[in-house]
Amino acid sequence: MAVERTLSIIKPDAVAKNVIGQIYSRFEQAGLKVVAAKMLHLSQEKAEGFYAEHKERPFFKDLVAFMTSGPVVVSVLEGENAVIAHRDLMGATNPKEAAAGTIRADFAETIDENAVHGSDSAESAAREVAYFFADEEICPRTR
Ligand code: RTP
Ligand code: MG
Repeated sequence: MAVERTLSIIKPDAVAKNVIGQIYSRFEQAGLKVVAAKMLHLSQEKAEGFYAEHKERPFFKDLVAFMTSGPVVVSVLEGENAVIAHRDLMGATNPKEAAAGTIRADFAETIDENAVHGSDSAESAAREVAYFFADEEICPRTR
């Protein structure tokens, strides 16, 4: 099994609900380690760039408006099979279809405001981590 990194975003709805700690707690309980973290309010440009793959999708404008509506917490998580482990914790994109006990089932209301983002592959993770963090902002655990 490989130690991987993945990008997590706690989205504006979850920050507004004051559940940053509860979401971090789930990462920790699953053995994922936070190796980089920052809170920021995304600019229009930064949000559009992040979701560039969805530019032609009908929900793109609303997605960018939502992601810039308040602060987010962006983190790099490290652990065994981190990409899939994190996606499993998140649950399905639509909270109404998310398995019981997942972050989206417990903290999200709608597909548009679904509490968290997680990279969907190792390739996406590498790109997304680099989109938010310089190498020196990532702090691998040495103990
Ligand atoms: P994310 O990228 O945020 O982790 O979510 P995801 O992989 O589960 O979903 P993705 O297909 O990448 O879509 C990105 C975000 O766009 C919004 N969305 N809305 N109205 C819709 O049909 C729709 N589909 C997607 C969601 O907020 C989704 O997280
Ligand atoms: Mg996605």
